[in-house]
Amino acid sequence: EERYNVRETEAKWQTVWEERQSFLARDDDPRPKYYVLEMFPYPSGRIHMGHVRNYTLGDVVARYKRARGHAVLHPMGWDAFGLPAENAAIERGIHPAKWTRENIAAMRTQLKSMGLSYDWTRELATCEPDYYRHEQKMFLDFLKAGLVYRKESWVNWDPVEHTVLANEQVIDGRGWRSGALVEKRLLSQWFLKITAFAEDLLTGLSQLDRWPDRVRLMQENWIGRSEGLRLFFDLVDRDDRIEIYTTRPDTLFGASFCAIAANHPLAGALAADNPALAQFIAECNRLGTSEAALETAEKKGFATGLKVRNPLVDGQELPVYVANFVLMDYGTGAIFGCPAHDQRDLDFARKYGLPVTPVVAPKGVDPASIVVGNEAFVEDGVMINSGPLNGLPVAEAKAKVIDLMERRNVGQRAVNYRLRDWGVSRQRYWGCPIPVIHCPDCGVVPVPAESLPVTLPEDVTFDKPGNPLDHHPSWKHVACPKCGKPAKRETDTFDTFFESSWYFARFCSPGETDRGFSRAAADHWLPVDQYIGGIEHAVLHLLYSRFFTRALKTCGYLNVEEPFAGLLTQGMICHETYKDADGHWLLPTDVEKRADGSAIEINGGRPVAVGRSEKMSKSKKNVIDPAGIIATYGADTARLFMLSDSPPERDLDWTDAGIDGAFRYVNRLWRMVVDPVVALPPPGSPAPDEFGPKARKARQQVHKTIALVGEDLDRFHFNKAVARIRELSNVLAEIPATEAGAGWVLREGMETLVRLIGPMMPHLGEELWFELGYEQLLVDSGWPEADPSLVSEDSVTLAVQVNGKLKGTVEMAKDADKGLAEAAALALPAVASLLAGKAPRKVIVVPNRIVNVVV
Ligand code: ANZ
Ligand code: ZN
Repeated sequence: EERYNVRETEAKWQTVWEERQSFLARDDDPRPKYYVLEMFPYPSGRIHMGHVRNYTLGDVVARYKRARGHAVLHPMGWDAFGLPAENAAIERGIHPAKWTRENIAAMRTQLKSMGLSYDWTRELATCEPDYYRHEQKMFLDFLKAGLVYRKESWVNWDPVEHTVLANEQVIDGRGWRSGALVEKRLLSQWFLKITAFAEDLLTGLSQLDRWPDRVRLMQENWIGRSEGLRLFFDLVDRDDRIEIYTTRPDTLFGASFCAIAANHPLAGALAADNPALAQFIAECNRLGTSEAALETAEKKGFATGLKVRNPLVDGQELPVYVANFVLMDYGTGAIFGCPAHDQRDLDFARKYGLPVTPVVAPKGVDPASIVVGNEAFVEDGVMINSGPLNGLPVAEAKAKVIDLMERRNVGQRAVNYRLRDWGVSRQRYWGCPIPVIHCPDCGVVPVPAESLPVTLPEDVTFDKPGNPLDHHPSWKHVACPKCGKPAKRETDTFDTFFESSWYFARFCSPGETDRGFSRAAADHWLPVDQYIGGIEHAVLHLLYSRFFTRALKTCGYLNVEEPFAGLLTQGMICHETYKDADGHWLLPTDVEKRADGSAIEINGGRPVAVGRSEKMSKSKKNVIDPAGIIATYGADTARLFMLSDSPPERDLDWTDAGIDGAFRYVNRLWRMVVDPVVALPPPGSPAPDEFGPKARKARQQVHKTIALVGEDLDRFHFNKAVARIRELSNVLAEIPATEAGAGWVLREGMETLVRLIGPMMPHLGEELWFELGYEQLLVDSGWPEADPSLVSEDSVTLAVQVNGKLKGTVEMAKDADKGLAEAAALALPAVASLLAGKAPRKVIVVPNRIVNVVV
């Protein structure tokens, strides 16, 4: 029996698409533009299943939009700077450039084997000077526009390796390689003023209605806008005052201390003649200054002996502490503490024996009955113990205090953001050089635009700890562009998020040599209509890109604010985990599953402990290599599986049964078309006058499926689309050969099927389209149109779910009786087999939409 030759067929069509430049995007294409982009990969060397899912999703969107008549831009590139390349250099002596370029070549071949519809003429790699030179120019333009500054800031310092560590290289407070306790050091670093756009980045979120709510919320929290009061506290017996920031001015009557950050100027001044304080400050700095570090650390304070006057409470004096939980770069770096209504303040007060006075009572609770234990009351309530504020709800008390303080000129209403400016300096080799020169006379001098790019030297060594750019014998020594005297290049490179903050714009005109991209091309293609990638980038990458786009607009590069109009965040790929008898992780390929769910080692047959399904990860070895899957089953099978089981946002369980099922379906479709049960009339034959009842019913199904799959794909409900397509193939398989019009309907149905699967299984689609007698490529043949008269009004398709998972659909008359819908759903083979004769626990029918069976 003839079989579908997957490998040959897939390679054949990949070559055809490439030769015909089927996916070339033209700027002058008059059709409506559609820009679809997947987050570009780091060239680690091999693609993993997360990539396969991500790029399959993007490819379905790109091919679908293309079929629907859009001028599609669908590019691919490489996020090619970063630490792993340097580690390879240190560990294996391969130059980062060589390592990176070889990985790119290997991964490009892998991606091509997936049949992805990229315009490869636009490919870019961020580590090449023709890419990064433009971001050096952008940096200088940002500098001119006041969006860049230099500031001392704390870094992780490995005292053994004499090198700065990235946060990811600090494991439990120790250097990942040396194991030495990491210290904090102050270094001058470059910052991008993302806070200049804090309000705009926040309000802009409300327009991003095609982003997941979850991502918008995460960005909102990251930006962290709060409204409150900046307020001066006068020092007692000292001609000075401390400015604090509070979001709870209503609690001033409950204040029992003030605290300033270890790096607050006043703390520094006091430490000058107080060695114990100086030591305490040093201790705080060792602990680190990240919010996460402070959250978990024990609250500690140092009593300065100073006192301040409470500006609202006449005659009240409060002690001043230096405290490790107060951040210097938030608000004003100083607070007042109200222990009864803030947990940190309460912990602190209990430790140092400070008064705890409740000033907010829960509604309807007798104030006399309130005892503060070890938990602060942070909810809404009514003011007590607060003189003129007593009886007011919290919100009114806040407003009243702010008014009062403003009138007395000791405070001011203030808005505050958690968002910090973006520190972009990295003391690393494999990154984009920061284009400035340090001159002993002129200070920091930007590299003149005509001297760009500042390229990385290739002849570097990794034998010494620290930054190879710094050790290079000649690279950093240059003449000052201003005065000509000997000066030094900046040896820091950019954070690699810099490159990914504008690559989507570069794809619009990747050949541009004197600018990052042409304004006209960016105006034409941006924003990206659909961006697809992992939720792990919900904050940093997406926020930096939104900031960068605004900064580029400020500097006249383009005219959009939001880079990504639509966003889809895909779920993870999970797999069971396996451990051998000694508790070591095993690869799935080393394990044989048995029918009863138990498992043994393929080598030696020892029993294997099967663990629950978790995100595929190298550390737990529960990974499946896409290369092997594609070689065995073909790209279309892998793609189909990625789309079938779960909606794209959800996690996906990789199972052998799932991939086998997808493979069988690919082969089944192929057989249906190459070996039809009835002879098909030639393409374009006129419809017969008469259709038998089953044939007519099948035609209705064909046209309904066209309409519904279109809606599914528009909403990225790929798994539903797959279910409908499978359903349609079942219906077509059941048309009796004897039925009037069977051959014609079968051709119509098969043609439709083939066109609908085109975006998902493009090789098979192309092959079958050719089998059906078409010369023109499927990718150039558009999308089928549903005949409205056949998409009957009086019938509806209900999704049938078992425990929330889609198992199929049933056709019902509109507004059919719930009982009928339930019966039809339970009769579905997929449902019946799951029930195995037992009654379901519960059946919920949402009329005209869903039947959910709970088992
Ligand atoms: C007094 C107070 C009483 C506060 C109370 C809270 C509860 P958000 O909402 O995140 O903006 N704070 C201000 N600056 C700080 C800093 N540099 N380091 C650590 N904490 C700081 O938080 C604002 C609140 O966090 C402020 O309101 C301040 O404590 C504290 F019952 O002031 B509050
Ligand atoms: Zn100079």
